[in-house]
Amino acid sequence: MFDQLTDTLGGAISRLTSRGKLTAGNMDEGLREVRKALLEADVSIAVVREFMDRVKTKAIGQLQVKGVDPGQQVVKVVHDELTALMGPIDTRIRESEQAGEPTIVMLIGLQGSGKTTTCGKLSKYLVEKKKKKPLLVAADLQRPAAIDQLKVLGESLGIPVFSEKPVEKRGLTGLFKRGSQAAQVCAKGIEHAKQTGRDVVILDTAGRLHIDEDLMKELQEIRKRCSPHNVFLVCDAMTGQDAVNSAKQFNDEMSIDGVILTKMDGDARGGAALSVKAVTGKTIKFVGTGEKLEKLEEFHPERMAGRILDMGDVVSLVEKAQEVVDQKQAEKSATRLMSGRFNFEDFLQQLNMLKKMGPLKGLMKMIPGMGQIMKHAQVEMTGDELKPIEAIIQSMTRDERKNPELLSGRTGGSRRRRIAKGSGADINEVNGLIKQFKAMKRMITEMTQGGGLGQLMTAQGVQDMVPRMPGGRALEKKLREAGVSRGPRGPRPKRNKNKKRRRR
Ligand SMILES: Nc1nc2c(ncn2[C@@H]2O[C@H](COP(=O)(O)OP(=O)(O)OP(=O)(O)O)[C@@H](O)[C@H]2O)c(=O)[nH]1
Ligand SMILES: [Mg+2]
Repeated sequence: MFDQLTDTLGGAISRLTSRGKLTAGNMDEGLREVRKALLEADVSIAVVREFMDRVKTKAIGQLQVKGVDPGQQVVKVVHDELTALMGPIDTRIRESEQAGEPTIVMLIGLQGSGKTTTCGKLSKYLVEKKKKKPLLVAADLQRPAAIDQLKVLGESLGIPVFSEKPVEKRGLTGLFKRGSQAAQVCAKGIEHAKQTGRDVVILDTAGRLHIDEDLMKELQEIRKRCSPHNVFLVCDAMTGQDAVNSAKQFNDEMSIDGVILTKMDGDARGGAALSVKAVTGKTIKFVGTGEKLEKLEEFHPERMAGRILDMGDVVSLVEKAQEVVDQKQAEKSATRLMSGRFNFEDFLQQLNMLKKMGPLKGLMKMIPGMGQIMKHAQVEMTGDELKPIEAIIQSMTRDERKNPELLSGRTGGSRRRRIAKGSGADINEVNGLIKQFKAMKRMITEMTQGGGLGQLMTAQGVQDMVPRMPGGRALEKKLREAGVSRGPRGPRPKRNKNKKRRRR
């Protein structure tokens, strides 16, 4: 998603910020590159023009403000304007206000845009996130297989599907009949929902290759008959500006309530996501990011802007972490952490949490600045690299895990040898891990005592942390070779010690 745009925009902006002194002149040049990046991403010219006007006015305003880094300010201006361009955030689904009347959601869109799949995804979302009881209605009578497709989806989700056999196409009136039959099926479906206590009805309508009169007539008839509370346009993001143009037409004819952009996973350019709100005036409600039924996300303009600029998606990261972290356990180890009593059991638990969060690469990409770093360094982290570490920790006795100091010094030697044997690791690996564990513990203590835990979440914070992570030395070397990392800031703990010695 947005890979190409992130690259070009990221390049333009980092050149802009690395220029040292920012003047009106060289800013102009930099902003021209930003403009080019947006056009290459297939954002419509009119949208780009307006966007750049706003960015320029604001950025020039920032030049006057003393005491702030102008380059950073430009990044912030671009970020905020991207957010405004795609926003505001609006994931609301308008609900029926009449008791006993179900909420009706009508999905419309071109053929193959992902309407049926999105019906399934949306119903799953409503069940799981909103505790609703949806009913799916097969209102696509164009394609013979459409009804079965929805039925299969419903079955896999355990959500009921209402359908009727399409009438035979007879002569010229066939098309018209089918159109009104679609409206009739929807009306019957809604009645069925009332009788069976379903509180949301999702209508899966037919699509056409192009917008045509028949399609619009059919959709308008359904709308008139069923008065849906929400008409959402399902749009294929991969078709870029075409998607946006058809969205405009659909909106002119049907006055939609919001857009669901599908196939964002395949859209490296991102033009549709950037233009559709500006062109139609309607907000993006959800995005589809894969074929699987759980691949539907609420659309958060600010997070999306963050992803585009590769400033990381800290909010998503935190949310994701919250989902997998056992809250009580986490609190317990956090308290221990603060008091400096962090041991190998906590460490193991953290590793397990990391693993649950999925492949490290995906996770790291969400940390600010890390996306670029990972790409440059071509580091593939799959979670397998944690296995040897885990094996070593698991070969420790409970006592050793709880009291890491048992493993230190000369007395710990035989213990370390036993652990190496048990885990199949080299003694040096065991020693290395214990050393890293201590360094990490020291760093965490420094950070928490300095009140700077938030620093972990900054790009520099991450860079500082890299060499102290398990396996981090090798990673850091790669990063330096790639010219991405300037290495950790400030003196390392080791050097600190030397200084003290020298003074004495
Ligand atoms: N990669 C990806 N594929 C998607 C997404 N949403 C839908 N698809 C795929 O797009 C294709 C068409 O999806 P459908 O849901 O059948 O589209 P439709 O709009 O109902 O199509 P018609 O009923 O023919 O108008 C299917 O192969 C889906 O698996 C998405 O978010 N990402
Ligand atoms: Mg369909």
